[in-house]
Formats: sequence, structure tokens, C-alpha cells
Amino acid sequence: MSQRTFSIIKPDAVKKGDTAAILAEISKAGFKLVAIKKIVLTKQQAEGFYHVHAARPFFGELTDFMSSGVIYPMVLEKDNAIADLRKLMGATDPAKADEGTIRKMFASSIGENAIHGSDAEDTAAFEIGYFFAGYELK
Ligand code: 3AN
Repeated sequence: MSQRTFSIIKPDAVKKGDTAAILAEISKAGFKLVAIKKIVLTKQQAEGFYHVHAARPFFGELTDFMSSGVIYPMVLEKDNAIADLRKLMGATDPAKADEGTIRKMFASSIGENAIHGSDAEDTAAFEIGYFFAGYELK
């Protein structure tokens, strides 16, 4: 069944000039780009987005990084979108990511790993709503 998920091209990938190449991989994998925007988060906005990780030791590093430059938040749609995007992204640590995955191709470390993808339906709904209004998702 057609499903929507939420993704972000992170500041490391944007700075390296990999945005278009990552979008091409996503498109090749059959995802429809429902919505995309260009934005720089404040530290506070990054903390709100990652609130589930607030107790993790890397929270400060993660939210500094995510507010350090341009990101491209986007909404993607296909059958089984949430699980399929996670597969296409590869492991959180690019050193452990399979060949052909986005993180294997474009990420440099566990902290700066090129792309975010929602991990479940409830997080996808929260994350889409954090960045996009209903009228932007038609
Ligand atoms: P994923 O993005 O693969 O779902 P999570 O949910 O475990 O991974 O972590 C969220 C984000 O936090 C990751 N994308 C990564 O940028 C960052 N992160 C995870 N583990 C570490 C770590 N050990 N050190 C620094 N950053 C981390």
C-alpha cells in the first residue's frame, strides 16, 4: 500500500554538493517526491525535531550538526516507503552500510551520515508535521 515517509538530506551531504545525486538515487528507487524545502534549522528547532534522542550522549553534537547548514527536508511516497527508504539509506554507521546504499556512497561518519529517514509510522507522521503544512502535501 502506498505510504509516505519523511527524509532529510543532511548538512554534510549538502556541503559536499551531493544533494542532486542523492535525490537521483531516491528517484531511481521508485519514490515520488511529494514535497521538499530548503531550510537552515536553529539549534532549538533541531532539538525539537530530535526530542526522542534528548537523553542520548550525542544529542548536543547531533543538534549542533543539524543546525550547522542548509538541509533539505522532504516527503517521499511509494509502497512500503518507510522500510524501503531505511534499506536504501543503509546502516547508521556508513562503515557498516551495504554497497549501493546512500550512506555507503555519501556518508563519512556515524554523526555526519548524509540522510535521515523515519523509522516508523508514528515518527513519520510527527516528522512530516514538524516541517510541512497540510497544504504543502497535496
Ligand atoms: P538512524 O538515523 O539510522 O535512524 P538513530 O535514530 O540511532 O539512527 O540516530 C539518529 C541520528 O543520531 C543518526 N542519524 C546520527 O546522525 C546520530 N547518531 C547516532 N548515533 C550516533 C553516535 N554514536 N554519535 C554521533 N551521532 C550519532
